Amino acid sequence: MKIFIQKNLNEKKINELFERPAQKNNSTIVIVKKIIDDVKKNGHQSVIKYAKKYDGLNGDSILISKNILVEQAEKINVELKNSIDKAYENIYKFHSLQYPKSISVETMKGIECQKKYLPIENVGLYIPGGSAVLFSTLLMLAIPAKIAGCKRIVVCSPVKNEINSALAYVATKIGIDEFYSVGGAHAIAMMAYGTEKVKKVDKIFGPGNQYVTLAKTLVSNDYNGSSVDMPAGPSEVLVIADKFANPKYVAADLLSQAEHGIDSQVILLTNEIEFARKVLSEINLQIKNLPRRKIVEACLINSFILVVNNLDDAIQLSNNYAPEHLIINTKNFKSLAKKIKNAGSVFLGGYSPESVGDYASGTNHSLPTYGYAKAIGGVDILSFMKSISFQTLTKNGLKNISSTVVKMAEEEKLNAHANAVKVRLK
Ligand code: HSO
Ligand code: ZN
Repeated sequence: MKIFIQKNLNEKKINELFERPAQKNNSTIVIVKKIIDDVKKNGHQSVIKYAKKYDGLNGDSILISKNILVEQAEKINVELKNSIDKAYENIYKFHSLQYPKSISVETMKGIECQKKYLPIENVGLYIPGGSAVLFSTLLMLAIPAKIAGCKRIVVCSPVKNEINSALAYVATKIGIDEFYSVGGAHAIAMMAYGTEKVKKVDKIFGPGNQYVTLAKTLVSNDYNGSSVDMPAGPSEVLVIADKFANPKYVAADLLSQAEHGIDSQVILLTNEIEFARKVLSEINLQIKNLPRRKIVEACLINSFILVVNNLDDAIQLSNNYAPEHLIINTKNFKSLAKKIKNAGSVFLGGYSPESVGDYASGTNHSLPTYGYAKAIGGVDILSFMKSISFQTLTKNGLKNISSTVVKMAEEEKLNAHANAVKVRLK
């Protein structure tokens, strides 16, 4: 991880520094399109074919029965069970307060307008398998889905051999009825289009590798496909710290995010070169004890430390970058926090590591990456709901608004619109 100095770089160089590692390549698109088309055309048998090829499925069934889930869940050790229960409670508490209020207002005499929020009926949650089974992601997605009132929650995860007991515990605790042992682009296609065996869903959530992410983009661009939560890129953290922070803590925070993947990006902005050097030597110390050291080292190649002119510049650079996670570990974090414009989730002060938000404090860890935090927020209750507006007019209400509507409709030369009002008042 290199140290750069802001005052030695021009704007172009700084922009280059903050560029995210490029995504997507053409061969991925060809493979993913082929899988999606196959599942669309051949349904269940093609899902099974790909599950055998890519997920190591034995046999012909991808449904993990309730009995198996319960049986596996029972194998969880008590400390882990208690930890999950605590996290569940906090996530539940934080998310249940987000339940939106329906509104109703009489905009004019005799005109009542309402907005009502309803759950999305069928949702699909994707939980990646791979080098680590992120059962915490199931908590982060299924809890808000339940609170929102989604009727049917489908989970897909590429389970190798037997399902991880923590994942099974979360699934049974939340009450997941449809758990499929299938991953990759074929899982996304199955949920988006449905097959003879699995009904399609209305919206798909969850992180995944480049195949899964691309499949989500493709199905969400198809009218017959499904909506998706958000475009997902590799995970990121940006830390702003000054000399009052403990370099050990800052190094640990950077490393914690770096272990997610070789394409993750971690950034430190500080106003002190001495502090930057201390963090770097701490990173070199702490990295030695990490089991995922290889991944961390690769991630650090995409990562950097920038010594900024001052902390206000740091905030401005951060707002421009719009990090998925932002940690502000400075003496004056409260006043800096007021200046944040773009970020997915923010951790303030010296005792707020990102890890607590990743697992258990209550906030959601499904967050916008790749700069999307400029326009969207992380997963919340509203992600699992949609709104419908209603209106009721009395005859007098219609009279009160008739000339307004008729005038506007005639100006747009949409006379049939005007007539729909006039015909009622004749
Ligand atoms: N930091 C990840 C979430 C996660 N961390 C899951 C650990 N487990 C993306 O926000
Ligand atoms: Zn994490």
